[in-house]
Amino acid sequence: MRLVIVIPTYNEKENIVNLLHRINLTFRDIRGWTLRVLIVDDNSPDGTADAVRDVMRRNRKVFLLSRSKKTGLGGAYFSGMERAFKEMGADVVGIMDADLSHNPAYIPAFLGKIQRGYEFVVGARYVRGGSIPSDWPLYRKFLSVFGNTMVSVFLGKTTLTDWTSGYRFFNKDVYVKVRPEIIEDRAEYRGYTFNISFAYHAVSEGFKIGQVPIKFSDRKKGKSKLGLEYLFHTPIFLLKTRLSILRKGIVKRSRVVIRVCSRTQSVGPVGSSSSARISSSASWRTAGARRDSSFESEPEGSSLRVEDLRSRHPLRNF
Ligand SMILES: Nc1nc2c(ncn2[C@@H]2O[C@H](COP(=O)(O)OP(=O)(O)OP(=O)(O)O)[C@@H](O)[C@H]2O)c(=O)[nH]1
Ligand SMILES: [Mg+2]
Repeated sequence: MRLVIVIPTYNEKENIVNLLHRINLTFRDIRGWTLRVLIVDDNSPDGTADAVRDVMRRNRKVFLLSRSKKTGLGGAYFSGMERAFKEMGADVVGIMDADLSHNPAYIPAFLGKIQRGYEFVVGARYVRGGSIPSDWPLYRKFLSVFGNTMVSVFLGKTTLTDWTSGYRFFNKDVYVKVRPEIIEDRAEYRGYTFNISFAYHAVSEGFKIGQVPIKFSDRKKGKSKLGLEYLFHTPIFLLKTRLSILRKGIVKRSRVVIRVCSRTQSVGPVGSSSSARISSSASWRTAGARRDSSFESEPEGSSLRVEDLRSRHPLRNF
């Protein structure tokens, strides 16, 4: 099985080399998987890309997707996933932070779950065995715990306890199915809300979901990029999604009513209601077909630019 680990970076020069080294060490003991690591850097002014290029000279498993400017974490994830699944032949993609908050020692646990049939596996802090840093300021703890609880309440799903975790592994089926939905969530997919949106759609589509307990440690070097952006986008996403869930519920209930009516009446409105039913299910089918085929095309409004994917290690040799 081919695994591509996608790591978004912005000003992570002090962390990335260490992380790549630790991933390498972890992989020495893993059998049955081939590994590639794809760093998605948004032209970090601190020279992160150069540090990665340096590692690439020694380590052929490492690749760099260099984007011209910082357009948000969601955009970086999305570009990396596109490249990993469409061009690097990934069966499974893992994503993790570059700042060593996500310990590579958990990678075997993720892969073990995937091998046992789980399709989307999240590194979770809010399960037995998982934790957040005890020295986080109170507001940070509150935001994280409260935020994750609100996601479960608003979306009406308790499958996951950690919706915002950026340490997760999933297979290609999940990506193909979820991709059109995350594109449709537009503004939100650019920032930290991306992870919530992605997880919500994976859960809603009925994929087999697993969690690996992780102890999340605070970054020791470099600065956090966690801004206020997600405080704005996440509530909008939750409200919009809640409304759409309610709307779908109403449509479903009125279909049931129409079906019951058409069974009890033999003439007149029966014909019109059933034809309404047929045309609405036909339009669902059309929408589904559109969604599936869109995997081959670039998302609307996307400006993915691969600036540096080294020719010395062509991806076709993967
Ligand atoms: N390419 C890219 N990477 C980003 C961007 N924003 C954040 N990152 C990376 O995404 C990962 C998570 O960002 P962090 O700043 O650590 O945010 P966080 O982990 O949610 O918050 P902290 O716990 O405070 O560190 C890190 O590897 C960052 O370098 C961005 O706009 N573009
Ligand atoms: Mg971090």
